[in-house]
Amino acid sequence: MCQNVNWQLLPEEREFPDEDDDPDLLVPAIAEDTPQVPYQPPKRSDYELLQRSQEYYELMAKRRTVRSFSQETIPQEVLDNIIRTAGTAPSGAHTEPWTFVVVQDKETKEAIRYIVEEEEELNYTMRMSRQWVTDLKPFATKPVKPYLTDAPVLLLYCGLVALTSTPLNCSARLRDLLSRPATERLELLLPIGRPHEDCTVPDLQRKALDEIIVRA
Ligand code: IYR
Repeated sequence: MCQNVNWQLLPEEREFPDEDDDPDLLVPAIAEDTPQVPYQPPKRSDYELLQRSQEYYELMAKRRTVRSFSQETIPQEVLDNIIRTAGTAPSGAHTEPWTFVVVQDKETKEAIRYIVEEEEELNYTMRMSRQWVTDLKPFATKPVKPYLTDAPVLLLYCGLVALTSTPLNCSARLRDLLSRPATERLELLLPIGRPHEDCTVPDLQRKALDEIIVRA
């Protein structure tokens, strides 16, 4: 996901000149006279809420990050629905400040992998703290990332399996490669596809509710 961040920052944090100079040229992201319409989502009983929330939790609890992808393609409509769903996320003043860059061709995936692996080599050897490198040991991750060329889709921002990969220090180089404007910043690089049939994941346990909740 690339995010257009400039105008939401404090003036001193902005990378680009302030566009607020001429207030007459400023228009809100959505029309000022946008009408109100009734919002009537289905009314659900407590019982139904409980059932649905339990089912949703069970589905989410099965979700795993994988680093071994099948090269099998996924239907284009599935990808479109994933991105449509991501596009329903709320955004400040409904500015929808995102662009989902979809990469499916072999050469571009290879070019992305090249940049990411080069930067990750530096990250692992020089930029990452020793504590972080130690935390990563059970996952056996390394700078080499075959999933960046194996996965049928790279979405630079899910349903199927995905890997939320956050390669440090790659934003500017990937932005140039993908011809994205300097006002965008790479937030997430998501390889998307089916898990490889021999894929394994660490046998992780999640924290219990009373370990992640504080009642204030
Ligand atoms: N970006 C590095 C390090 C990394 C590994 C894991 I496991 C994370 O959950 C987050 C970052 C890499 O992908 O190898």
